[in-house]
Amino acid sequence: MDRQDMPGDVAAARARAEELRALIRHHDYLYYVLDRPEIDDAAYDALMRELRELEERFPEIITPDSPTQRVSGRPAAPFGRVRHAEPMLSLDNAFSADELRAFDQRVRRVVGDDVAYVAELKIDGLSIALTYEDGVFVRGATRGDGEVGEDVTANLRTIRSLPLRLRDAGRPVPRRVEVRGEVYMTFDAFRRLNEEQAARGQQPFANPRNAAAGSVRQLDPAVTASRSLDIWVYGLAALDPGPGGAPASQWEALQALREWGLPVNPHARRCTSLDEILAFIEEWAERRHELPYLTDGIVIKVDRFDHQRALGATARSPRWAVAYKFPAEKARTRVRDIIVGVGRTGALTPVAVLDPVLLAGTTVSRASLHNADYIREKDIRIGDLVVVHKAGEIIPEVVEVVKEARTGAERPFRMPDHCPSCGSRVVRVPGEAATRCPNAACPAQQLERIRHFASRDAMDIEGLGPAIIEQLVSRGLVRDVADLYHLTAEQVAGLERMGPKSAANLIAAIDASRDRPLRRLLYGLGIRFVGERVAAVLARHFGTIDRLMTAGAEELAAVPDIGARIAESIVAFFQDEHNRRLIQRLAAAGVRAAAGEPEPGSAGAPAAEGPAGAAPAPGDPGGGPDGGLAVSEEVRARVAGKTFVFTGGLASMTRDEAQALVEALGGRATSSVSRKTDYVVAGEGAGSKLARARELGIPVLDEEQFLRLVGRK
Ligand code: 3B9
Repeated sequence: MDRQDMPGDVAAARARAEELRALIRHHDYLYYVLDRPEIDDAAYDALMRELRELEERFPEIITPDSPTQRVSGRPAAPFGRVRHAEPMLSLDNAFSADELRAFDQRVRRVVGDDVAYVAELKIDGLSIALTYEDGVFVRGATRGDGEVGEDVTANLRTIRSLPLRLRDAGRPVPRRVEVRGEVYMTFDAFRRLNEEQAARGQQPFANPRNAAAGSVRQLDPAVTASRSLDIWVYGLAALDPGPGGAPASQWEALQALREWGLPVNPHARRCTSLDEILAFIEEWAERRHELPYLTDGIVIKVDRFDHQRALGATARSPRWAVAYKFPAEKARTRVRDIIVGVGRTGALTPVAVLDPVLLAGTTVSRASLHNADYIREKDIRIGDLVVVHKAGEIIPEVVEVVKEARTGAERPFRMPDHCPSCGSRVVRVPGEAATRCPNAACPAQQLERIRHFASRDAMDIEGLGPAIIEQLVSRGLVRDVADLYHLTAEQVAGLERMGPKSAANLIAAIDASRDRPLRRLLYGLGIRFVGERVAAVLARHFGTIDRLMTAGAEELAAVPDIGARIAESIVAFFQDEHNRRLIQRLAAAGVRAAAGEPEPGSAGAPAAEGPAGAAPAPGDPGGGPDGGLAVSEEVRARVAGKTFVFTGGLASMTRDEAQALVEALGGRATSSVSRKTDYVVAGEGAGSKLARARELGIPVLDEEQFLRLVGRK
């Protein structure tokens, strides 16, 4: 792109962009929240287009909260149809080394023995096609029937790792290119989403693939945006290369895609023999468990494109590629009993108690049966022999009943009419899968609420596990989370399996939680629809719980990423007299979260894990823009906008100081390594983050290099 723009243009563009963003937000609010649009789609699209064009011309003015970063336009319901430039083929499967050998022989018969392959991980997600024109992402589509898919452009735009514009550095970007890839969800994101689903009384997703597919096919892109999706691209389907020329092989194509800034999985390998392929498969059959996302096999592709063309394709699948599927891990065991648990929202969850069985690396003795409908559909009875697997390789689940093994002694299960914990009559809201205990004072709900409050991602009270909470609740020492802060060491020491030492530790851990940042407190309160991400947004926006409590639904819904449903839930929570009193009692007990939380990086950036409650107080280094230090423009340019992760200890400053230094220079410091991380700074005793950086190919700096980068050496 030739840029002749003058510096003054940037300022004008930034100002206009801010204006447009405010307008768009206003009209989003009228449309989504009030359901009372004041402009028609064309006028709205024009605003969006102007903003997008401005941001395209001046990428430096893009802000993370710009509506262009999240959604493009209003929900398109139902999705439009898109014809793929080349059919999206599926892959033939191979389940054994013999089947791979047969594939290799077929290939060699056609192209000769001078053949090379590329072996790639097969990500278990949703296949998609992305089209870029002159470097700009213009269309994203699902696979559909292979010929015609659904237009999910708006939803795919919300995926942060998907570049909206290809990098034009080095290899020239093509005039037009259709890229294939897989949208997926990490285990972490999947777990968080299911927790939020549960909190909303909605069905959890069975596995990350379903979660990814469901999220991409959301009619409201804002919902997709909340779902932490990711993408790996693995192929080029159609290309109008322009002056840059076209890659001649899959291996070259992967390099090109990477150079264009597309996320290409780092674990592909070029292999020149079947033995090498088999070794790769063997390696990843083990190592795949180290990955934060789900893989279900290895894809083997003939490397050279002329070879691919010579081999051709059947109606369904290319003859130049094959998927080796990892064997699905399943086991048989017996359902000893079906018990019913009560969650913190009162949802009754039937759980199968199983004869312990080894499955995909762990011993499984329980499997959630989700709800009454699930049990009825699968006809699961107490005493049944069942097949279990791990949904998404994590959640043990009953796949099917081995009906042939029935003796007649099996007993059908009936959902209880009364709460197994408090005896209240349960309710089932029509249209909802869950059966609920309506009693907010139900001990099981109390226990679960306290457990959630104390959990690692919430207030992180170490040592406050279910066994302890249960005793505290059943002895009447604690009824809600505020009571925790009035416990004495003597009371705690009187519990089973508690000595004076562990009692003192627990009291200290509870005390330490008084300083947790607001977002953790908000998440810990268990407000419906308020998961970790929403809690962080609220904390950042409102700063104190008092401000949040006085916000009305309209004000809440005007906050980016907060929809009407979340807003209403928050208002309802704080209107409840019990909850208001709970907040007052927490404050009176010295839970200081409202004092604010560390605000790493620029506005709009996701909250990074700071040391609990500590303000990112710089020792001296540049509290103000330059902090009295002459920081050269060169240094600032190197650091601004870059994301750093620190691991291990530095000799010359504390981690807080290092983070503050980076932030003073316009960079960001976050706690976990992802593809968005620009540098990992590894000090003494660096651990898993360093390994992760290496895995992702992120530059690792030692202390010396870091100090040089920030102009301190
Ligand atoms: C026509 C990985 C997956 C995968 C292909 C995959 C699923 C499908 C495929 C995609 N993981 N790779 N690859 N890692 N889950 C191989 C089926 N490719 C195509 O659909 C395709 C279709 C093409 C090219 C690619 O047209 C051609 C153009 C030039 C030469 C030959 C064919």
